[in-house]
Amino acid sequence: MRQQWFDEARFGMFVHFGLYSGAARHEWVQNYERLTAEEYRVYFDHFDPDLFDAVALARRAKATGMGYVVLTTKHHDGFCLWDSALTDYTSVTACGRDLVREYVDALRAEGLRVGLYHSLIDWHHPDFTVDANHPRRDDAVEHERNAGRDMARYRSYLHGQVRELLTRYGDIDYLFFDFTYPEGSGGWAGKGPQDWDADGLLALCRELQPQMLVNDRLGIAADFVTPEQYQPTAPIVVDGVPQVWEACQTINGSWGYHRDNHDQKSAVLLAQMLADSVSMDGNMLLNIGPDGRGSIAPRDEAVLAELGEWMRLHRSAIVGAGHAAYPAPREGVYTRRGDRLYLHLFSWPLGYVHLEGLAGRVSYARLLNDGSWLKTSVTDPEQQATLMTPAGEAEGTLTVHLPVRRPDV
Ligand code: FHN
Repeated sequence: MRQQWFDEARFGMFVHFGLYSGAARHEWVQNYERLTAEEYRVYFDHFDPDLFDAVALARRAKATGMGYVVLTTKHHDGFCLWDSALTDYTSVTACGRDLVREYVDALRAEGLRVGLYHSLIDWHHPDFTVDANHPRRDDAVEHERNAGRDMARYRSYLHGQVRELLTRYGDIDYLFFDFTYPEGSGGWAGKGPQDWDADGLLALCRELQPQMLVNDRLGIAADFVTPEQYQPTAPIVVDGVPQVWEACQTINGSWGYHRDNHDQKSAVLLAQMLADSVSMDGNMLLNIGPDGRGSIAPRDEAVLAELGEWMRLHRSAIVGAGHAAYPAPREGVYTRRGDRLYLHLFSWPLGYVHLEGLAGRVSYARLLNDGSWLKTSVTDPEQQATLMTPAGEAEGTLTVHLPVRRPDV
């Protein structure tokens, strides 16, 4: 299934928030540090997201030019950000707040599409069988790891919670399941589609929210594929069928808030990654990890504000745009919306830029210091050129978007 809103939005916000945010050192902290349930409980007991402001979050996403937001309803630690009837391991029990309710209301007030993330993995549930990714995988007594655990009971819990999310919060536009891993390490079993009853879960989604887009991480085909922390090198085509895809990227290398992470991506790099995705008919889902109090880190706010200014200037080259069948110059990418071609230059041209495909008009051009173009074959001063079909018919116009300025040499 395709949804026009998704194909047009091109740009969304991913939000990883939960108990791990208070640990401030990775959303897998319980796993990486082999924390026992008792050791990890301290983050539940102290969970107080007094600065979690869903309205401000929605407005920040909108100001950054994003068309949708995706919030972790439950991550692998099993902690639920909504008022689930199936467990007391929730934000309502911990701090009296249904954060999913606050989130969906705020998004709709800003006219944004509602996305939910839901972990298939659950290290808190007593029936989720211990596997290669489980915090308890190193327990000394192997047979006790799974003593009494019944994956069928966990499946029932999983389906029940998905039903809660898809029946209590109105229309949901997008669901990001996470994740299936059939191959275990060290001989350990992983979790395949059969462990989730993936077909049954997808059928439940179709029954309850027929318009909702579902990702590929149930381990079966659904509506879109999800390259993670890398950029495809071409439009994704499987068996001759162009795929709807969305690259999920962190703003700084971490999904959950990580106090000591300083691998911050610049707004220029993120704009280039976004243009790169759109040039291949893809979306970009950019993640932020609010801290334990629910506040967006100032360093993330600053990057999002700069990215929002770039989107204010170049929105027309991103929203509703997609792949252009012209070979782009080596310094950048093309995106195309209707009959308008946009050139995104990621680096200053080494010399004349060969704008291939603009037959008969702009074929070579030189970018001057003031951002204007010295064209060898067309004199249109407004940085416009006519797109020509191979047969020589005018096909549209080229607008050059210069997201970078020449470094002062
Ligand atoms: O293990 C998770 C990880 O913590 C994060 O949520 C990412 C986001 O796409 N998904 C899994 C790793 O692929």
